[in-house]
Amino acid sequence: MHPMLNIAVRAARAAGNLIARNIGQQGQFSVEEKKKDDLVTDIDRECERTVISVLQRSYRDHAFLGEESGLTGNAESEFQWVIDPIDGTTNFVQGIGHCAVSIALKRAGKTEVAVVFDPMMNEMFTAARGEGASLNGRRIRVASRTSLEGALICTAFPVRYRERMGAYLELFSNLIDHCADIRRTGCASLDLCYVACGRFDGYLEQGLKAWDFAAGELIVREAGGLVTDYTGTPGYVKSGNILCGNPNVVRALLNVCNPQELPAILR
Ligand code: 2AM
Ligand code: CA
Repeated sequence: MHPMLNIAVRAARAAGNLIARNIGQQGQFSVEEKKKDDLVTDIDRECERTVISVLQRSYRDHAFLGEESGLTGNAESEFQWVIDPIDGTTNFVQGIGHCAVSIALKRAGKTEVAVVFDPMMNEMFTAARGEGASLNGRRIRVASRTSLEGALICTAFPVRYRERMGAYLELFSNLIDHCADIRRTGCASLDLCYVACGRFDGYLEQGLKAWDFAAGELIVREAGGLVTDYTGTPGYVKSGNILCGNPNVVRALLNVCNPQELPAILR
């Protein structure tokens, strides 16, 4: 295994243990609202400290971008670790065991290694650039479906961008007419990994942050998937509007999004 991936896996496991020990223990941890409907617990913060301290033991002069602590470490470094200590915090707070630790390493802006760990399922998704993607050490690939017929698609509602809701629900209604069914799980990093291993045929969500998708994006690509925004370009890196699947499914999803007619608010 790539040595940096090895360290990232160790960090993800350490944080994952904290999640597993605390989930379902409502009242034992504090819950705060960062913004309306955007939660953070002291377990999020403890997980982030744990991840950074494990990484820093091996890489003391790297930079760290964590959801909860922002940019720390050596801001000059070309190596930056992008960390979501608990992706799916709302699930965690509600005692729903679908959440993950997400860690990606970027070098000069390019993602080199990625880990998404689901501590409740004990599933470790990993990827290294050019070396493929794995689940618990076994190679994974995106599903082979050639169209949306029979497809299980994952999405989310733009609850943090309420002004997009009307346009999104129109798109949603169009989508449900073309695929078999739709899921909404509340954990973007695992949504991406589930596409990577073929559990979902495709996935689209609006307005994600870098830590939500940095690791999952590499895992999808290394599993043979395509990642674009809703107009078929790499604009998602900035907008966080992400759409992915195998190349056929991405083409079909883009057809549903109809980029020429897509409302500006969803671009
Ligand atoms: P979180 O649990 O780390 O906050 C659910 O659709 C997904 O959206 C989760 O992965 C969740 O990550 C993410 N999310 C939560 N708050 C967000 C925000 N303010 N902007 C973008 N994504 C967010
Ligand atoms: Ca989080």
